[in-house]
Amino acid sequence: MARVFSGVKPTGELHLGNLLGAVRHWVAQQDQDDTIFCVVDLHAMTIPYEAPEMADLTWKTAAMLIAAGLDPNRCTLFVQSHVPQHTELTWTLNCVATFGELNRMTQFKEKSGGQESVSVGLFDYPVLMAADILAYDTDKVPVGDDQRQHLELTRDVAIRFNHRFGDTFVVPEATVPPVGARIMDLQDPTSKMSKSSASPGTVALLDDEKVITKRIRSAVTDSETEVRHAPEKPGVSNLLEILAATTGRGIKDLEGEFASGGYGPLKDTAAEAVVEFLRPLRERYAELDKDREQVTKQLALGAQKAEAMATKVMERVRKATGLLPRG
Ligand code: AQP
Repeated sequence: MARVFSGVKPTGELHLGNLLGAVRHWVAQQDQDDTIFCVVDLHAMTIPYEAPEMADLTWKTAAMLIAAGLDPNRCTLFVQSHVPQHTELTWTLNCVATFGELNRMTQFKEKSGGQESVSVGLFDYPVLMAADILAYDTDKVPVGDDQRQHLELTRDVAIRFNHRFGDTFVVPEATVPPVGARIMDLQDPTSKMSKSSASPGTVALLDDEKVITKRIRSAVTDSETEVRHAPEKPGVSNLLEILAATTGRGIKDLEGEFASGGYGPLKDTAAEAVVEFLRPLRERYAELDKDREQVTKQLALGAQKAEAMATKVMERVRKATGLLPRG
């Protein structure tokens, strides 16, 4: 069984893009691989955030993952800051990664552009991500295009470390998520749906059913009427992707069904499909919300399991780098 690591930032409420592009595949993967899923709150600290909301958002994100089907008995689910080895290993890797390679990260350039003050944490984000992955002897990391460069850096740092200090880390491979992985903003279908954008084109998983329906019915399309999946029709393609993912039907099949009649019927059907698709998840979430302690306990157990794995890796790292054992 391959060990797989993935994370989600508690930067806002999970949305349809997170679910269809990532979480539903994680749910399927937990029976095929040895899976580790982490709510990466330390990563969420690298951008401006409201401290009083962080703990609640972290709990909610974890509860949503469980409501979506992650089973803490079949995978390891925990909160990043509960396992101190992530930050400990980050320091060691900071001493291996170079300023030049971090400076080349396009996500850093995008996120820091135009900011008056940029934290060291934002700059160091890829090294923390490398530590997340390397602390668990991870074999595979499912990554979208935007994280591919960070995974390359993780591999480079692991190879460099192994070369300098002897074989210590498993060098992970990137795996490509299945097609239809990218769900776009309904109001701006050229940008991906995002937690932190606060756009009316986002469908949060806990949004009211009426809000979801309204948002999908008001999705931006184009001035034509032809229902076709094509790069020049991002709005229509996005709706087809959403409908395909929530019903399990093929894009070609859907193009055939909605060929005539304009975009109205496609939007109505997509809205209904999303509401139905989310209903069981929302019901499970409501149950978990009644007994928050239960999720908190599951996260504590997850952190224990994760820490046991990460401790072994850190022991190897400490030995390889020549640190004096505590005795
Ligand atoms: N629009 C999307 N379509 C498909 N997959 C998506 N993911 C995110 N947005 C989409 C996938 O969800 C997983 C968790 O994402 P993340 O929280 O680590 O960060 P992100 O990719 O930066 O997601 P957001 O929602 O856009 O957050 P913010 O606004 O904070 O940046 C990842 O596997 C991601 O690919």
